[in-house]
Amino acid sequence: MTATITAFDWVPDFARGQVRDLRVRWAFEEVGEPYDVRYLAQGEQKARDHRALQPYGQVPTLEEDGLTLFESGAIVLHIAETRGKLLPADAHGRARAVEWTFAALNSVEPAIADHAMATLFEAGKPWSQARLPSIEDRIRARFKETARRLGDRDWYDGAFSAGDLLMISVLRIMRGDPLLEEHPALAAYVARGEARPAFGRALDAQLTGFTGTPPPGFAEWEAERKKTSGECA
Ligand SMILES: N[C@@H](CCC(=O)N[C@@H](CS)C(=O)NCC(=O)O)C(=O)O
Repeated sequence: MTATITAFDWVPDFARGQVRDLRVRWAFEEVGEPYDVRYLAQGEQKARDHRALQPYGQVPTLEEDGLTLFESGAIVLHIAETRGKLLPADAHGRARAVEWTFAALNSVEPAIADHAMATLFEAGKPWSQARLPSIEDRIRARFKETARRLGDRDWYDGAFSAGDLLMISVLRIMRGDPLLEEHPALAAYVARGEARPAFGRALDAQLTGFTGTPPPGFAEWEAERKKTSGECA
């Protein structure tokens, strides 16, 4: 039975190519399996029926063979484990690949999520500018440590794994930002991940899925955001 994931039918331009269903689409493409997508309009993620699948009212979710899962990391690991791909066969290698999935989602992503909050979602709030320097310091430190451990390897631990898929997904949120670009090895690692045909197919699929329309009030929110973040309206 083909698995079904959830994704949005519309997000603002800055989020296109970054919505977390991309990680799940990428995993399916890497293991060479098709999947179905149930698209949600903005707002539908908070409806009771979706919250039954995802308690926080977010995407993505996965449904297959009577199993419902949320959290992109858990879904990617489930796909890897059940398909016998994206994870090494030996127990130690698997444990280390899983370790990198946690490093990506638990050690690196939080500061990046704070950065997105301060520069995009809450760019207009009075506290965001004040918070930014300490958020950037935390990202700087994490990127330095992450780059140091990668060294001159292509992937973190041998072959490309679920750990790399998630670490690259997290790092590429900062794509083009000097904080990432000042680590050429990390920027090259992201580029290597993005050059994988499976990633390209996943990204195309996400982008072509945005066929919906913005929710009421979006134009006003966007104008305010651009004004306070200094972007041209
Ligand atoms: N930790 C969750 C985060 C999911 C998440 O942040 N989803 C965002 C899209 S990238 C979302 O659905 N946001 C809409 C909302 O929170 O209302 C995961 O990795 O699956």
